[in-house]
Amino acid sequence: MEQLFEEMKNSVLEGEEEEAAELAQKALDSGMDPVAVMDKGFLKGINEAGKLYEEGEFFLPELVCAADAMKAALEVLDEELKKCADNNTKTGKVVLATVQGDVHDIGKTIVGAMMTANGYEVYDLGSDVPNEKVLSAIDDVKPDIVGLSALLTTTMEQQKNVIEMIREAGKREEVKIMVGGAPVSRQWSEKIGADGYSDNAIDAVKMAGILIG
Ligand code: B12
Repeated sequence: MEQLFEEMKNSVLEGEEEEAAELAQKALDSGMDPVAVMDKGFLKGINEAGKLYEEGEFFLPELVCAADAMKAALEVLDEELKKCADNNTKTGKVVLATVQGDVHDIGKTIVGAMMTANGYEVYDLGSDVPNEKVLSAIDDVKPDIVGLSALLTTTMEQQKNVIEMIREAGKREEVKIMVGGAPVSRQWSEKIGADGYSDNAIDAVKMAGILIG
């Protein structure tokens, strides 16, 4: 088991997309829990890649390859998590987006997968989503929750801007807003008037449950 987790981590570090997808499939075929596979395997790889980038050992191309391998694995696991969801009753609608100017979508996609697995109807708007598009999704989808992800200190500001835009449009009472992403903290979420924050996907689901309880 440990060996397989190590192989998963390495497939991401080495940017081996096909291998990452194969390992994810292999793990599922042998009955492993997709959440554990993500947590103990692939996530370790992307975190390590981030560390190597910070230390100057990895450059952007390597980081891009690592992210692509991570996403290949995530796609396989997501399918499985969606199947789990079929057995659940729907608990609420969630609109997710990585904010304008920010292309980091791995964390947001994991949050979406976990929400789906827990019975939420997830509308993922993608990454680098214009603020106006989040606002119009509130009219189109009528979500219970809007989740905004930001991975850059510069784009965190957009979380604040989106919340302001929603407030100015008179729709703030219609939705609960959750924010997340590596640089985001509880203090920041409170400062910008979000309803909830979490630094991981599992707690994000719990927080969502509390918010729409
Ligand atoms: C992978 C990665 C990339 C990939 C992204 C690929 C993709 N499709 O996502 C690529 C290579 C494209 C990339 C590009 C860049 N990156 Co980059 N990247 C990373 C890296 C290594 C990992 C991010 C990640 O996926 N982590 C794994 C996920 C699972 O974790 P997470 O996102 O934090 O999500 C979890 C929680 O935060 C939470 N969560 C996330 N979202 C949400 C939302 C809600 C609502 C909730 C409740 C919870 C929640 O749950 C998630 C699951 O547990 C980080 C390093 C790091 N330590 O974060 C740098 C990092 C974020 N990048 C960085 C930088 C600088 C860049 C670039 C500007 C580089 C450049 N010079 O071009 C560009 C930015 C382009 C842009 N405009 O967005 C910096 C940011 C520094 C800063 N302080 O702002 C970091 C911190 C690296 C560093 N130390 O320098 N990057």
